[in-house]
Amino acid sequence: SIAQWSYNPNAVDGPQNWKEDCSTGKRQSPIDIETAKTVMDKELGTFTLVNYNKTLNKTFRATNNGHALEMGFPGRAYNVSGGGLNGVYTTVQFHFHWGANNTVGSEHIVNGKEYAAELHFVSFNTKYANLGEAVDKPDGLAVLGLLIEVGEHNNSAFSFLEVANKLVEPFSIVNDVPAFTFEHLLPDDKTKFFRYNGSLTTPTCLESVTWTVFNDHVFISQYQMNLLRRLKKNGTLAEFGNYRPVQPLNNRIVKSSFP
Ligand code: 1SD
Ligand code: ZN
Repeated sequence: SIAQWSYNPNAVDGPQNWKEDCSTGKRQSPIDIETAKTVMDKELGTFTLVNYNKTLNKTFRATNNGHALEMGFPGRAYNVSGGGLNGVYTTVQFHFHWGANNTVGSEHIVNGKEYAAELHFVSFNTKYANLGEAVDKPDGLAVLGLLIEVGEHNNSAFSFLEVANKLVEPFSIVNDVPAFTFEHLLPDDKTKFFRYNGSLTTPTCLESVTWTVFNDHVFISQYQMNLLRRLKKNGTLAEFGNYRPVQPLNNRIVKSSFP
């Protein structure tokens, strides 16, 4: 059974009381990326993102899964490799984390600075049969994380966020979102990123994620940000946001792909 959990810092089911690996783990996520302590690794090459530059003839499934807005992709159309990853990972979904206002909402923070939102592209290692097999393996998942800021210019790449109007109620689903091109959601410069070994940021916080956090940020409009904030579970998800506080680095090293 899946235990109840929330982002309410004062609740018995809040982040301080999440169980399992969330409380016992030693490679938890997210973290504060202290750039002065990162170690450059020349072996972190460029990513190969298969079909991220195409608008395929398919539809995506959008859900309010009770803790985020998630876009799911059927089949195995999108692959991620390179970038220092060992093997080929296939993308199953992306989702957003956000806050109650623009000063909070990202999960990863950089030199103590929080951003308004964060987007996670979740892919599993194709050496495993499926997401379920991969999710508890140390090299099971690769997540590409993008830090999002709210800017004046409307980023039309994110216009699919209109679907949030149909996802206000928890566990609602829209099955027929026309496919769009992922590349326009990513920063222009995909060669500059941070890399570390961590975990899922939601219970049960399994320690299976090779994390990438891009150095360059992405902008959405205030209107698009507000669409996310309307999603509800018990009250709106914006009340406490849906971002986990940063976790101890312990003895980990955060690598960077650039000087
Ligand atoms: O929060 C998501 C969770 O919804 C699920 O997608 C999981 C993968 O099974 O990933 C976490 S996260 O670590 O990407 N935030
Ligand atoms: Zn996430």
